[in-house]
Amino acid sequence: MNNVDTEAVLILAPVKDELMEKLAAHYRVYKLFECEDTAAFLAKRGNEIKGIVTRGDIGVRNAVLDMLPGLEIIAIYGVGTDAVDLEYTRGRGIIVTTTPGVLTDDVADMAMGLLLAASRRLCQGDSFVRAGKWPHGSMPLSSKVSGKKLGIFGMGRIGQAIARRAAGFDMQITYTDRQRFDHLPYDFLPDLPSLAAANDFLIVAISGDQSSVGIINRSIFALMPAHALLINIARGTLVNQDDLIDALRDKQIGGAALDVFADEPHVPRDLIDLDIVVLQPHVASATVETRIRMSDIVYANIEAHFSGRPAPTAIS
Ligand code: 8YV
Repeated sequence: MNNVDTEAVLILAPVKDELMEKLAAHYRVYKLFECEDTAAFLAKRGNEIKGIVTRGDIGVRNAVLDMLPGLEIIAIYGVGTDAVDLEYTRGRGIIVTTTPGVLTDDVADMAMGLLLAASRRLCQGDSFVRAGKWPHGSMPLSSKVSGKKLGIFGMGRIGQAIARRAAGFDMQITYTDRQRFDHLPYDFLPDLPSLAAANDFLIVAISGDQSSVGIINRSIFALMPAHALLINIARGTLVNQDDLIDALRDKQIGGAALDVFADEPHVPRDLIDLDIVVLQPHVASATVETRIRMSDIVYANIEAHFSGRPAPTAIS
């Protein structure tokens, strides 16, 4: 059903089916990702659109926003706002909402899962058994996790949730961020280079923005111990992917575990070919439970706004 008398909401990229169905039951929903000619669609329907639903990883380009003069609200299915130009949206008075809090645990779980998988070589062990190699020999030894030094780059909600989990592994935790958090029981280091140099594992947990593109690059890899592992559950753009491939190939660092990439969903062959890398298709928040909660928040924001109430999780 598509309600003709209601506000028009444009969905930019697939989100949970139930969310799209619920939106379609109450609003006039268009799915840009199903349009063959998006420019033609925007030229024809752009004037009608009052709301956008998009994903954190996709955001929305200003060129699209320019085609939507009546847009009032952008509801992001996720927490990342790096793919939305907030200065632009503020300038036009467009409300932007996210789904804070509900995906923190999943993303922190994934960070620990990646850390364990990379260090204890879980994917290699799985392939070893499946390939029938076990009766003919043993796996090479892996590297211990418990008690090791973990550096967390970005001590927001997700960074703190990772630290709580890592504390359960008796890890020695240090972090850096724009500021020191005095209430946290972890050691603050003044900057990323000191954090990179001091740790066995470096987890990237900052939110991405234009100023941090490529912040983890060859100069950082040069400081990391040769056995150290990089884990990224934040944004692919934070890491200079070519420098990472060089650092892995040259054994400047010990390995990497990545849920996010520079140009998703494309992962360079050079990374795929490296045995010391664990790869995931940006699924840190992709559990049934969390995606239901994210869907509920997106819907609540759209519903509140179009009913004349403040969007509950508006960030601007
Ligand atoms: C999601 C994310 O994968 O929250 C974010 O910013 O990148 C992820 O949690 C994405 O938004 C939904 O597909």
